[in-house]
Amino acid sequence: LTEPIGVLVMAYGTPRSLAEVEPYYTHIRHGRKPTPALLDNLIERYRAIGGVSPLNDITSAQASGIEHRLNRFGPGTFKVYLGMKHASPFIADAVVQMARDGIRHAVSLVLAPHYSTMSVKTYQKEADDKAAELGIPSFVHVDSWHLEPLFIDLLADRVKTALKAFAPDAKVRVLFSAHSLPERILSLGDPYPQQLRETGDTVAKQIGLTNYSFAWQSAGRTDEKWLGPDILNVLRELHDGGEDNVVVCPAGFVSDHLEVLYDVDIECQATAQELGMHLTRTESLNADPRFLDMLSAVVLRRAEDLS
Ligand code: FEC
Repeated sequence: LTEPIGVLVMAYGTPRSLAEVEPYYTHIRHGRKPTPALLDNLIERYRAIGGVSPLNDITSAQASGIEHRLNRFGPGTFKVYLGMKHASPFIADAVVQMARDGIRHAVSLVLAPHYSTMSVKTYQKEADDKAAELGIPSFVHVDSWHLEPLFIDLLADRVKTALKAFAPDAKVRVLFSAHSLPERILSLGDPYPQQLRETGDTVAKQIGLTNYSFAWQSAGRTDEKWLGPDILNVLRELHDGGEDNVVVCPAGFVSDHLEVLYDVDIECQATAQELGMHLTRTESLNADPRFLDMLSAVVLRRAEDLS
């Protein structure tokens, strides 16, 4: 192609101030305002991680790092746009900008490794729906990148580093975690749980890890049944079984944000401390240059499918 290729980088989004928490939460809840108790609870969690989540800054750094790398192949060959699921600039805003800029062909990438009909697919649908309304661009989507060799290397390195916090002969359980989803995804044949397992199994194989398992975290505060086992229950079960050393590898997330900084670093840590367990977690990928190299390579490969 002789014209610039658009790259729509999509991420979850976060409120930019405590005042934005209510509209953000209402958006996540599909337009239903949270009750005052739910809202207070969420505001308290943001306060506990310092008031706002670092997610916006990290997502922006990831997007600009990807653009920088892609344009090594020729300045202006790629133009990166950032669209968020639940905060501005929203996915639809980014697609409007792409159409205004005359972008006709684009690749979409979600900053989450595992595909689910309830996560990645909903991002893609929003982009496709807006593009259909506007006539351009036409997208090819990156569905998942959970087995990319460099992603596996990065997680493997991080797990090895985290294990160094324990004595060399200590028995340590590595827990690979991801965001829980409503259990009904199972009856839809959703690949999400299987993909998390594949990521963890491949990392474990690469570094000869045998004492590992999987857990779900951050389940929504709704009445439906969510995928389990929940990570807090897994910690209790490990403790009951005599295992008190744990490394959490939140493999479903790529950045430091509420679900890592609060749900793992504060909530899991509190449970571990209450039980007298020793828990650490792997460092998030954030804007690690090797991670951005990997994502750029994935986009580039997918761009070859544009005709
Ligand atoms: O740092 C931040 O401010 C943003 C952190 C954040 C990330 C994130 C990632 C995922 N979510 C996924 C699914 C759901 C489903 C519901 C849901 C609810 C919330 C709430 C907050 C929140 N999520 Fe999230 N999620 C983040 C934040 N999430 C806050 C609302 C309060 C709460 O329950 O804690 C339930 C919606 C409903 O009620 O209908 C479902 C999935 C991911 C990982 C993939 C991705 O990044 O897209 C899946 C980051």
